Amino acid sequence: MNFDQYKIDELNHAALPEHKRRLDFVSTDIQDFDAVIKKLQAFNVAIPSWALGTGGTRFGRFSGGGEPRNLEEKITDIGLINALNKSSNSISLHIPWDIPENASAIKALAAQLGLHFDAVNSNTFQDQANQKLSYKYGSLHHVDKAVRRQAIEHNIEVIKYGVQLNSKALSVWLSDGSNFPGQLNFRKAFQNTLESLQEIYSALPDDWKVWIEYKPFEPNFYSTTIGDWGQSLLLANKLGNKAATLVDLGHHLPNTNIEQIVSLLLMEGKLAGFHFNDSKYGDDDLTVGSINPYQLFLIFNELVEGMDARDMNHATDIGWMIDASHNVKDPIEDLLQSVQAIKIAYAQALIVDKIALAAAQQNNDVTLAQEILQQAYRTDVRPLVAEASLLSGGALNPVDAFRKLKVRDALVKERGSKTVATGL
Ligand SMILES: [Mn+2]
Repeated sequence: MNFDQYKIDELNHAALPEHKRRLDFVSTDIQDFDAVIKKLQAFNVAIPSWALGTGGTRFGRFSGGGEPRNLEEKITDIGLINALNKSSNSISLHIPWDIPENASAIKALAAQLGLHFDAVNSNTFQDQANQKLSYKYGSLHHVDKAVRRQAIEHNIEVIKYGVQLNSKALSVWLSDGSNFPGQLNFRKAFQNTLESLQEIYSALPDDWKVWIEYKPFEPNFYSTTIGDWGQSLLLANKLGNKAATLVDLGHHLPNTNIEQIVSLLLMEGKLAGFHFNDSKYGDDDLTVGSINPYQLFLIFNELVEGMDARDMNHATDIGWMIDASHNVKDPIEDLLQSVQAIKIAYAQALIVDKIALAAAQQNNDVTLAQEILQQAYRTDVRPLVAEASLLSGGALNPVDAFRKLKVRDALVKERGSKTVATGL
């Protein structure tokens, strides 16, 4: 389905007086107002191809209606999201869940909707129907060279799909690990992983990167071979300039100081990108900003400070992507909420008084440093985010517009109420 721009404009028009009142209130306190709005307009977050359908747990899955039945419909859904928020102009593909059988047609459809392709993701955490050897005991770290070879070939195949679509990065998450003490020789597992990644690395085109994701536990519950940022960074450093560490917010033990990790990875030029989600207990994959928005703000504060210190482009020099599972909400509404939460945290980080904060740190003025951070965090920046969306042609309130334009009803009518998205 498609909807006409004038429908969004009509909704915006009706909400404009209220929006202007709120924007005037907040903007008087903001230095560099125009620069902040421009940065918000430039900021985009990639949508993964697996996030458009209702997710589930190992206990069950309760699918909604009108879910995308194939890659084309997933791209269409991302086009709808981007039309509403003007901040989701790319798609991250998962192979083999979403193989682009006809790359040029897929590319044309995306281009028509103003979308491009972000990182491609490989999958060696499950066995596919036609697969020769099993990943039951791991893939790139496997004790059997033939299994490692098969996993290496898969990753190289994923790069080939990505090249056809103009992707520029391969994102690797391994579930490799062990469930019980004694199962694995840690050192050998790590070395096998390194050697496998070296072969994948050598297949990367010149302008490509490989992003190495880490995770402390699950599906393995005793050890994970790339279990934390230290192990990922060790691999990235050994591999070379094209390799860097990817931070998934849910892939940390509770209370880990993620903002400190981000700061140091940026300092080393080794922060590849982000998988956004939120969590209360483990890798919960909840809506971004739904549990701990203050942590998200503190992370963005480090991101902005660290990227500015290296003169990086906020919008393009790091890979921004959502990696969440929408089990009880409409996936499109959940994604719209997630992108809004990310932009709110980003806007809050942009308005931190950085000169005053640096001075407070230099003077060991702990109280003032906290006041400065929380002054930004407690500012209602939603009118800034809305203004950026409005200026780019999006909706002032994307979730509200999605509902008022009855987008889901139209998708159910078109696709049916019993559809199940691929890859879930
Ligand atoms: Mn992830």
